[in-house]
Amino acid sequence: MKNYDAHHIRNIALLGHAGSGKTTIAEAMLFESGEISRRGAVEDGSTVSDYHEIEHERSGSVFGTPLFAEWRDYKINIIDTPGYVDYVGEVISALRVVDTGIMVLNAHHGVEVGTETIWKYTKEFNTPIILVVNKVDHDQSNFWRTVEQAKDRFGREVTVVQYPMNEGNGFNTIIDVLKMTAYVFPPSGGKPEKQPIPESEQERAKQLHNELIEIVAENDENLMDHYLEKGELDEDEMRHGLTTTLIKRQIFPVFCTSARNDMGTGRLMTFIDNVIPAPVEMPPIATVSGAELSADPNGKTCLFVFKSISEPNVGDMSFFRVYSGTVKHGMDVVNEQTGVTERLGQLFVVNGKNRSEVSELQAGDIGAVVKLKNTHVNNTLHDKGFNLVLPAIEFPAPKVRASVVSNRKGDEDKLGLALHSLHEEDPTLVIEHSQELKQVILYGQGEMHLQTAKHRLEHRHKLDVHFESARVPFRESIRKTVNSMYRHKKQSGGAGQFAEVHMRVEPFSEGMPAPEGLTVRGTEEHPLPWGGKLVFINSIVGGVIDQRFLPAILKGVMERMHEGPVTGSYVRDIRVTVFDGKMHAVDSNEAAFKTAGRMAFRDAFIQADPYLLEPIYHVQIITPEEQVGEIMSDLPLRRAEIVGIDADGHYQIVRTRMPLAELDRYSTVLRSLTAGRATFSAEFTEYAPVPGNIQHDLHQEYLKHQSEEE
Ligand SMILES: Nc1nc2c(ncn2[C@@H]2O[C@H](COP(=O)(O)OP(=O)(O)O)[C@@H](O)[C@H]2O)c(=O)[nH]1
Ligand SMILES: [Mg+2]
Repeated sequence: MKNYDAHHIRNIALLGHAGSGKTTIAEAMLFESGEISRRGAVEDGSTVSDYHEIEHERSGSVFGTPLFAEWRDYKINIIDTPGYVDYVGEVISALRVVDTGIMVLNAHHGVEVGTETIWKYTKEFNTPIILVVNKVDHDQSNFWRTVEQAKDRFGREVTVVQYPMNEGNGFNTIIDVLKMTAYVFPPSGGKPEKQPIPESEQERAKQLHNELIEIVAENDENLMDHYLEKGELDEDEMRHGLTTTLIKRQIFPVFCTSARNDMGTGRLMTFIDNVIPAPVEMPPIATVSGAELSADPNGKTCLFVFKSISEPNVGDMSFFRVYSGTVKHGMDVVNEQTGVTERLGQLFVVNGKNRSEVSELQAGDIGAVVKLKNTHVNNTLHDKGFNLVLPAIEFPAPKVRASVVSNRKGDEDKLGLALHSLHEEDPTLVIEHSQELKQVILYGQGEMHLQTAKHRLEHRHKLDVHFESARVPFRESIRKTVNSMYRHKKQSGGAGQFAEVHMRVEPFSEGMPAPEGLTVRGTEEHPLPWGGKLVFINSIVGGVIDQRFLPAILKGVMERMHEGPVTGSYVRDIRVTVFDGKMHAVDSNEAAFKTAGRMAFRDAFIQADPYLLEPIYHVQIITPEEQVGEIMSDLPLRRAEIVGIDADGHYQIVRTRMPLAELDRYSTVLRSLTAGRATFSAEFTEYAPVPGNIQHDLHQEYLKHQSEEE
């Protein structure tokens, strides 16, 4: 393969709602450019992009797939992304490394949920966008309605460059108002015949042509004069203005395709070559320390790892974009985050599972290397002595959880490794080995995301697993102050055990007064790893208990703080004051005091009006206006408290506080309430008391388990 420099590289991501035709467009691009000799179809699992087993089963993309096409003198790097919100991590990592997004719209369905959700991310990344209305051959295709919806949602920057002359069955002609040409395709698609625009379309085409020039001329003063002089402009004359306008997101040019019939992608690729920004034309990337790095092939080498895969017939690979310098086979680079020097092995350019070796990759390019041992997604690699870090991809916080359980005993270690590998490949899958809940918890973006992970565990890692609901990390505390006494006494043969402890157990709050009527001789504050505090006060007078037994009493209390008497959850925000007791010269020892401390604490706790706390999340739901009613009337069923509602264009943002126990099911609930049109995000805020009836049930359940275990 040729070496491409930063002027001849284009980096794009195919974006859009599931089913709009991204993968089919990618396939047509690869076919048109001669990368493949036969065009596969999503339905038969024969496309280059959807090569994973799970994508064949589902007939749709699950992973972002790096591809490339050589078109004329340019190399177009393409990342084909999945459309469901559950896989948004793939979209985000793609947006981080490409220069332009190709937002694919379905001519039949118009602007969809996925379109809008992904649009928000392109705004955050400030990505230049081309809109492609695909499926214009569909018998219910409605190109102009789709364009109207796009204008309505994304603004007047949406500007038609192409439209289908005869959409629906029998579609074969695209009118291009930039080239002012009609492209007429043979029935099998491929290379069109260029014809003059038919008389009947002249007026409309002219008008659209003028609209296009006007929007571009706003960014290019000379252009308007030039146009007025000459009476027309071609793509080359408009190129500079178009590119600048695209970069500023002041134009979202609209193209149309029938990808399944291989119509329109050739012209789209020519526009990509001609007009969309080359890596050198994009603003330089800012490093974490605020320095700027531009795509200079002779600069110091710097690359950023945005993806890693591990597939049996593909291998373990890390994908990267070169941000500066030239990457060569055998080169030593420093991983800024791990501090390790890595030697780069063979370099590849990749089309799905097909890879070809290359000797070097220049600034601006995207490629892969056999997975480096100590390098992960989000790491920056660079020449020695060139210390810099590129900003990490910020992945969204998880929204759903499940506990993963192996069905085969002895597979636990294997499961641990497999889960780790899932996270390496997809950082939006988060794993927690929870000591507290005694579960392995898998977190993800939605139900489908977790199911995909399960499929990967079963098929890729050959494990046999099932999901259980993840437990809720409750906390326990008390409302009242109680004094208690416990005498631990045992006489068995020779030496016995004796300890007596009197303590006061109180709810702790910052700044509370000293225990009433007791002399404080020493105070220890123990911040608890699970939140809150234990304050332990020594108020022993007259040496009734030896000082050396106090740590043993504290230990006993702490044991019970680990396993609260209500549900076995962690206890928080307690003050314990030991104020009296008895010891025995021979029979008293630390073990005896530990037991007495534990029991005295338990007895007091149970009488101190104990209560249960549960984690509360701040949940933000983004929904189309029409569905806000259903969402609002469902929320009380989830014990959710509505905090506020704001409007955002055609959307409403509903802000609520929802208990974690309810949140676990919410992704499914919301999908079925709104046919997938609403999305939500969730963030932990605080612990709040659980309603009495629920606490009662949980307590009964806990007691049942306790007696079963005994
Ligand atoms: N009629 C028609 N169907 C298409 C076209 N492009 C894709 N499809 C079909 O639409 C479905 C979804 O396509 P796919 O490429 O998987 O969409 P993606 O989810 O956006 O990647 C598949 O059944 C395709 O065969 C098109 O231009 N016209
Ligand atoms: Mg796809």
